[in-house]
Amino acid sequence: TRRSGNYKPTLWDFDRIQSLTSVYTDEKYATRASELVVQLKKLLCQESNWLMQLELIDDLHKLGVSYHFDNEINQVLNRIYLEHKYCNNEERDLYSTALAFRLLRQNGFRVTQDVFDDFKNDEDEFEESLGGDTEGVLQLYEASFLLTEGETSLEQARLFSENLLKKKLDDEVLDEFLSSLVRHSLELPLHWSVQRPNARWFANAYSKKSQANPILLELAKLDFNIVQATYQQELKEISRWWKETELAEKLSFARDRVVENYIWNVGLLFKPQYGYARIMTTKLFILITVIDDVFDVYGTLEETQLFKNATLRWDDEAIDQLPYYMKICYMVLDSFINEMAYHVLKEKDVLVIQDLRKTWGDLCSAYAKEAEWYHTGYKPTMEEYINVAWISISAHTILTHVFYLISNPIEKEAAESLRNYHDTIRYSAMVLRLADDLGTSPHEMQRGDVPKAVECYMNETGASREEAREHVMFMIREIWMKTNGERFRESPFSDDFIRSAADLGRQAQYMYQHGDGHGISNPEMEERILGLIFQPIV
Ligand code: F3P
Ligand code: MN
Ligand code: MN
Ligand code: MN
Ligand code: MN
Repeated sequence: TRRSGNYKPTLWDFDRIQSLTSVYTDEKYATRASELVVQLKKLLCQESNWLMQLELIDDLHKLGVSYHFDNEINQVLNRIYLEHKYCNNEERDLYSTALAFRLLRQNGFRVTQDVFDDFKNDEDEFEESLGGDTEGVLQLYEASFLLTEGETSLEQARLFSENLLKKKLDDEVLDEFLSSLVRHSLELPLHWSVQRPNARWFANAYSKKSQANPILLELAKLDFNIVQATYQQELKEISRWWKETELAEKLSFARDRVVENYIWNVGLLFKPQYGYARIMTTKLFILITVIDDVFDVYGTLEETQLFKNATLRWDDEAIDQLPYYMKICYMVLDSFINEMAYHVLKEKDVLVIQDLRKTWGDLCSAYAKEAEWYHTGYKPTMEEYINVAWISISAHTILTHVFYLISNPIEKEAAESLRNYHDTIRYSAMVLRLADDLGTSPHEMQRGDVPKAVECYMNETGASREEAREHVMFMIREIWMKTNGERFRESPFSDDFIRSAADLGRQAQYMYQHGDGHGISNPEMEERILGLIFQPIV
């Protein structure tokens, strides 16, 4: 007997998506936005107070518009770094030190954790008196997430600031504005947050700030609305493709999640100019979601092994053996990777079809292993599970497509590192896997699936579900430390690709922040989607 995912139909059907329109496609809005960008560039570069510059940079990031200012931001940070302003000034305070520390590290400048030593007492603990400075403690909390392995001072900083901030919320001593900022950070710190999907929340918060800059606020809203209009066009195109495949009817057991899959890619590739890449990777995510359900929900053990063989061989004989619904699915996948490979060949003169097939073969082999475990009732150890699950989460497949879509020219060394599952991909995969397990395993266990990270840890150690979840969260923090460390090592990859890899993990933390925001729509995700795609900011 076959399982059922009991997935609900989509909340956003074809007609609803096709009816999207926006006035912000009009040229006059783009003209106004460029004027505002020019004014803000002047402001940023001519500002004489370095702390004001940092605050502006921080706001540009939060509001999702920093991509207009990449060069200027880099110049300003470079000067602040070289002049050591953040650690040589007279009246150093926690707020400015922590803000400078985070922004510099996020942008690849090496700043030592020792800048925080001044805020510690003789016992090497953070001074209790800092508790009076909530903004400073909040910045310290945000900065602490930039830690690399072995940086115990920053680990200490996180625990210290987290406790203090939680206590302030409990004691209700903060005003409404500050407590909403604190709550937001405690739920998901900035360094773990994707830019564009969070921009609307910050635009709303920024509009309530007492010293808000009206030019910045205008740009934030306008840019959001202009980019949203682009997103709507892309989504319409994807939804037409999805309808033409007829996969939703022919594989009715599978998740029909066009919009949710698109949202992932807004986080992953948020710059407006990545439109084609976003369309292609969204199709990819849709196919991954459907084929994952073939293995996890509908397929029999025998069928799943046949599908695996087909993706290892890519020949007619293997396809012939598939049941009808799998033939359908295989053919859509095959056309998709051929379209993608043809695009790359045409634009970049490199034939990548073997690489695309290989990553799909690896992915389906991992899916098949999990199917075998499920059908035979085998309980893997945590180590056995992770060895398969960091592949079965599809990060390598996703990042392979992303790499060929956004790299130009395609560097041989980088392509080779990608094929060999470079650490940058491994860490991205692990954050995605563990965040997914935290968000989806309750429903997966109910329906029947292999034990996921939480359950493997429980089986192996006898821990309670709560303890196991804590442990998985600890594992996520450990991987972030390694990702942060990678930032300071030589890498074969471009900055944009490295950022996308990290953003894949961040986007998972966003999608699963309130449970399963991908497969099982929750009210939080519904609201996020409305705000991101359907409604302009007024
Ligand atoms: C494969 C899936 C996801 C994992 C995330 C990957 C995306 C969005 C392409 C959505 F579709 O969910 P699921 O929880 O079933 O993955 P799993 O590996 O646990 O079966
Ligand atoms: Mn799966
Ligand atoms: Mn699944
Ligand atoms: Mn899952
Ligand atoms: Mn919440």
